Amino acid sequence: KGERGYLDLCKYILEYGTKKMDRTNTGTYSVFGSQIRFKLNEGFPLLTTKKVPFRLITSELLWFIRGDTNIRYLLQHNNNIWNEWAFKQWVHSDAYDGPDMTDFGNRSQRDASFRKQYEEQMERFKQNILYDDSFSETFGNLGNVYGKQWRAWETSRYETIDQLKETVKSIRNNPDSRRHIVSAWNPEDVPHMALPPCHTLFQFYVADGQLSCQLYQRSGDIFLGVPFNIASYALLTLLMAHECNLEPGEFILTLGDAHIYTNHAEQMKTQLGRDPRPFPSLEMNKEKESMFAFDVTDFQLMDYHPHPAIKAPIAV
Ligand code: UFP
Repeated sequence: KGERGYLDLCKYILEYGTKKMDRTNTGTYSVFGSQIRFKLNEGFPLLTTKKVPFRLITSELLWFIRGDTNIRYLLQHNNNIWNEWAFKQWVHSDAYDGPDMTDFGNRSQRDASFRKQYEEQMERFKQNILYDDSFSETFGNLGNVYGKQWRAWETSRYETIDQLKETVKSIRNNPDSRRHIVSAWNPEDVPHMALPPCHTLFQFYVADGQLSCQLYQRSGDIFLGVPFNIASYALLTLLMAHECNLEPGEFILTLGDAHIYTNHAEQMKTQLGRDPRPFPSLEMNKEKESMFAFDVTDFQLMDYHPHPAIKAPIAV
């Protein structure tokens, strides 16, 4: 019930996780293959043992649903969660003329004077993305990320597939189908992506007038990423249910490599020492019939009383 499933998994990984090196050279405690379930009629699964910024989740999800892959829309909504990935493309390109930004993620944690340089360059980057169209087209675009694969998957016949709309159709017309699937994992694109999709594939399921969703997440940063991912897919499930005239059922998160970065362990223990509170509830503007017409202002989070946020460095 509530976020117990999440907290139990965190405890389990800290206790039994294998110490494992990773791409970012940070180091993790890791477990392979686990599952957390949330009943969506028992409240909206936004963690209460630390504050999770809901507004970032809504603008990111609406960005995916729009089929947008350029971080400009996110910056316009004051959402900075994808900046590092785009920034990385810029500082590794010939167009970049500032101080060396190699390994900026780790270095800015350790070195205060480097951090200042990094923040200056990041600010310059953001201004360019927001106000310079050609810069934004070149460096703001993250390539074939979620929005692209969900809404305009490219085929070998030079056509595109709108997986999201096809799935809406199949849920409406053939609810018992076992093929309500959206895949973000495109093997052809993976080698060219800044970040190959973490949320690899999701499937919907209809029973007793309820719509459930299961996500297979290949890689989960349990402290920073997963609380976002849970809320984001819960929100997607609510929107799909609304679109298909169904009640929301369960959201099920299935994780491949579930890991806690070693430099998040202390923060994780702080969080585990807190008592969970009831989940908030979410009100959506039901006057909008289509999920494709929703705006960030169409969501109202009610009764969210979390413990304070906990800061931790992101591994890039
Ligand atoms: N990560 C998440 N959720 C996300 C996302 C990234 O947990 O939605 F975009 C984390 C997982 C991992 C890192 O720690 O980002 C991606 O690294 P890799 O591609 O090496 O798995």
